[in-house]
Amino acid sequence: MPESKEIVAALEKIKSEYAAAAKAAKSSAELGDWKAKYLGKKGELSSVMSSMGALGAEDKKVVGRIANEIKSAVEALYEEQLEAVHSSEYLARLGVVGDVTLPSVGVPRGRTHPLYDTLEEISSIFISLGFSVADGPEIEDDYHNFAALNFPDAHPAKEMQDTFYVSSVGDKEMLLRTHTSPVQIRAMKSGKPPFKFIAPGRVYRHEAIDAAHSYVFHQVEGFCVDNKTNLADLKTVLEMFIEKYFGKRLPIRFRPSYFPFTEPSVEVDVECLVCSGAGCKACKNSGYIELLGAGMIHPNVLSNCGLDPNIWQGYAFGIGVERFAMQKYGVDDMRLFYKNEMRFLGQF
Ligand code: FA5
Repeated sequence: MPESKEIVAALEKIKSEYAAAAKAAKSSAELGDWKAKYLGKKGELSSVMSSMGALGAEDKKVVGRIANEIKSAVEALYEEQLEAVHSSEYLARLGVVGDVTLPSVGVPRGRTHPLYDTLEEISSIFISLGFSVADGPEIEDDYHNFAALNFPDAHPAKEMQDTFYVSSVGDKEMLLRTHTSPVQIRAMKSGKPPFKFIAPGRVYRHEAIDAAHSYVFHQVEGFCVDNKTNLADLKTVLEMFIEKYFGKRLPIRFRPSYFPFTEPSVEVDVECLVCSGAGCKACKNSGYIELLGAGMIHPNVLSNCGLDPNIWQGYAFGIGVERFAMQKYGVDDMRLFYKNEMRFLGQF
């Protein structure tokens, strides 16, 4: 018959070994063997405990307490190890390797596109200068995009090689608007002067693409009509806008130009910020980049919309949004904005 000393020694041996043996069990099968060894009916604890029957009442109490403590600890460790083994087996089934408790490397956060930001920035400057914001359809008819804007019927911009035509609706020839200027016509036809608004949006042209030209791009139309506006107001508004947008005064060129819907007409260039005037791809080595077209609204456009040009006058402008973004961010090729290349877009 084993004495209480021997039983306690056997329990101490179990106590000193079970934890390391559990840690060594790396699979459910190995942990099952470990459980059988320590907690099974024929396991070490059961056989030690069954040998306690012959002990005296006092010894049984003391040894029984030690045995129960060890048994509880072994059972608790079993539950803990079972969870760890199950989760590592689950991750292995999913093909996950490594320490899943490490902090993640981080998922890149989404953000607005730099062209959208530029549109917003341009709009907010004009809003601060007292302009409201108007909108117009991207699928237009010939009347709003061309005829009402004083384009003669045979104007080259109306050719198929310059304009994307879509299916006609009734007798109306429909097209993708080639500029934001048709919003001028829609505003004058549906409202009463004075007007002072911008119209930001997307426009389409059937043309060859290069570093400074795209077939889909963005413009911000500006339109101001009242009974006293003159060319000096237009120049002042544009100079203030350009200074606010770039955060400094830049060398600006107002070049005489021609648009059927303005008279006089100008094109506005700034010294190229990508190359500081030295010449580069963005400015086609000219040192200047054309950012917008503008002018005083042609009397024919006013009268086409029912306004008396002897009473009403005004100015209009059309800003190339991509060109402004290129200048601000030093981007020498417009096509980069459309590639959705994360390394490029992540810089802004
Ligand atoms: C027009 O579109 C006129 N509607 C602008 C206007 C409005 C003049 C009101 C007078 C009064 P233009 O074709 O020049 O003009 O285009 C205006 C600006 O859009 C250009 O200065 C340029 O910055 C930009 N732009 C023109 N073509 C492209 C293109 N293919 N890709 C990217 N930007 C372009």
